[in-house]
Amino acid sequence: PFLLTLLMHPTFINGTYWTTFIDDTPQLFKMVSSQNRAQKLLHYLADVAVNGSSIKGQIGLPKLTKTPDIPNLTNDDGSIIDVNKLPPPSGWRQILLEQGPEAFAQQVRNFDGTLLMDTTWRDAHQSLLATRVRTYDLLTIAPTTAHAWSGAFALECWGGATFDVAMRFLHESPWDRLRKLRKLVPNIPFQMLLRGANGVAYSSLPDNAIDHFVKQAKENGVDIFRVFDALNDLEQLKVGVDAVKKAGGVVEATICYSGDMLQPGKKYNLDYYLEITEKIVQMGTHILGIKDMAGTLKPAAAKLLIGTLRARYPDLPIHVHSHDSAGTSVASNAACAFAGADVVDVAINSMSGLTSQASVNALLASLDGTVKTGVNERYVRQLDAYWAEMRLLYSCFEADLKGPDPEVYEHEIPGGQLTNLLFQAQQLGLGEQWTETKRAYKEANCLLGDIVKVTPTSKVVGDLAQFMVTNKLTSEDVKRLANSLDFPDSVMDFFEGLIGQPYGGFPEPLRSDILKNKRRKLTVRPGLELPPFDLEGIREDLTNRFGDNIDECDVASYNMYPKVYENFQKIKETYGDLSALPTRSFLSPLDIGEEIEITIEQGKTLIVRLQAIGDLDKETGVRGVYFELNGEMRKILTVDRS
Ligand code: BTN
Ligand code: 3PY
Ligand code: ZN
Repeated sequence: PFLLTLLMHPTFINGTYWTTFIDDTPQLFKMVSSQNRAQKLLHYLADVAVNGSSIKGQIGLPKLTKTPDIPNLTNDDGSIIDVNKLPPPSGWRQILLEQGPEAFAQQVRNFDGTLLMDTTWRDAHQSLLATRVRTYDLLTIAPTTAHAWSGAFALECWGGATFDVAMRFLHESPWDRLRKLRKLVPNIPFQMLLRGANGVAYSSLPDNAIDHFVKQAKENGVDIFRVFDALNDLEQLKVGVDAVKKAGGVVEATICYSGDMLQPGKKYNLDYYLEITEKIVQMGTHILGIKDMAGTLKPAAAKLLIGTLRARYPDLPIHVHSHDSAGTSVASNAACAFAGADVVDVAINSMSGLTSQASVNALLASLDGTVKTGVNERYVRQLDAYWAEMRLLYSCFEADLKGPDPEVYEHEIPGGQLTNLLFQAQQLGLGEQWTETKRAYKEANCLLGDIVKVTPTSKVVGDLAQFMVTNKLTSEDVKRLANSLDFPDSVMDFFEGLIGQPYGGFPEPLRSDILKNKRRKLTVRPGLELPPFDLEGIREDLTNRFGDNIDECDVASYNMYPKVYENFQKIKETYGDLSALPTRSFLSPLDIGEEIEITIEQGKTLIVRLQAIGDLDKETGVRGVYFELNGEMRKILTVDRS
């Protein structure tokens, strides 16, 4: 009642409280403010109205200026399916929940055909849109997706870079995303990407932090865990695999496929893959993953690799992931399907191709009914209308690649990193810079001993490449000056052994020259040297700092990214739950007179209209921004940073 009285107070309603009220009664304001989510969101909208959005990596404004439509799915007779009333058809998740991981894996293996995983909610936007797709837009389409993809093996929707980016750049909780999607999609398994002993971070954490993280992921909605190690270091991989086993998830222990194994003289050839597969099988996995992160798995290699594994391990489900960077992913996926792969990865059409996954409808058309997939061709085509609009809504994060790049066979840059490096080269304004970067990337990889390149080792190669370009260093220069150059941290970490042990060992004498007196040489996996985290203590500390709502997921977020998490909490304190904002208003100023709806919880909707932006007060540098909030005027004082 006190709060209500306060909120109904005329000074509050007409907005003039901003001038004296806050200063006179800071405690009251703090209390009111912490409970006034609407007010906080208005602050964000006011800031964007005055200063524009400050989302990292955003260039310009979304091309889509209308509210995205939710497409209809239709039955064979053309009638519309009411996805909000009709529960989604039961899917592979029911089999998993009823029968458990082993039986699930067995049934996947026994499926007469090749199942599909849709990567649209994770890798596709990580590879094309800098991982910037927000929870808001996933939730909007989730009920339709649960129907459209009901026959899918899984939706990849979590992990990889999405965890970091959600908190760091989108200012939203990855856990919240997972829980909310889970509610709307009860029928399709959710898959995540786990970087082995690194969890979803860029370097090793203590084993107990990985166990703890995976337990929360499982409890909050992840079913299948694709676990990989960027160097195919099996010691490192095992940390993740064991964590998933303990948590009761489906284990998809994964081999990272590197380069084109059919090229003569390649370090990573068929024998190499057969050797590590055998070790992974010994380790125990429900499914074998093969992860072609750069898109260099050509159809002929796919046929040989999958065909050989299929014959050797007749009971082992095989799941292949590739990228379309060189334009061959549809053909490679088809080759995998014909060679006996149990699952392959695709993305919805408008989010496919280039550095993303193969288009689902292109694959279905290529298979032309000769291989069963369990996916309804019409539904996914209808669903795509939404993603065509999303591509415009997120246009300000496009890397703007134009077509396939066969050069990927030379530089082997993973899909997600390619767009990032291209963007950075473009920022430097030179087309030449990009050519230089790609060439240097290849050279850096050679210097590092031809390593498997995917997060986080791809960052090591990329950092070294940029270092060489910036400082105009040749490979010979790097070798000659190794002990005097000031290498990027990631390069030092790699040579120390903090990212694991590369196949064939570290290049010498380069390693010794670079590390000289600066770092030690680890010979065991880094996690063995890290003391366990005091999880109880961390939880207590976070509760003291951020309040009673702290849960185990917060602890897990903090463990992965302490600084990012702290900053996320601060932004939440200032602006409230930004994930509630429609994306266009998150990324671009409202027009004067524009009205938006914001649902802050079920049944609680705010109607916000931007009325006017006041003149600049030259002394304070502040402007009043005037809103109508559910019919009442609100004035928000906002610093103009221009
Ligand atoms: C990051 O911090 O995530 C990297 C910088 C931002 C990447 C930008 S966003 C726009 C462009 N499109 C991409 O795919 N990458 C860059
Ligand atoms: C990640 O680790 O984020 C990846 O997508 C690796 O391919
Ligand atoms: Zn990928």
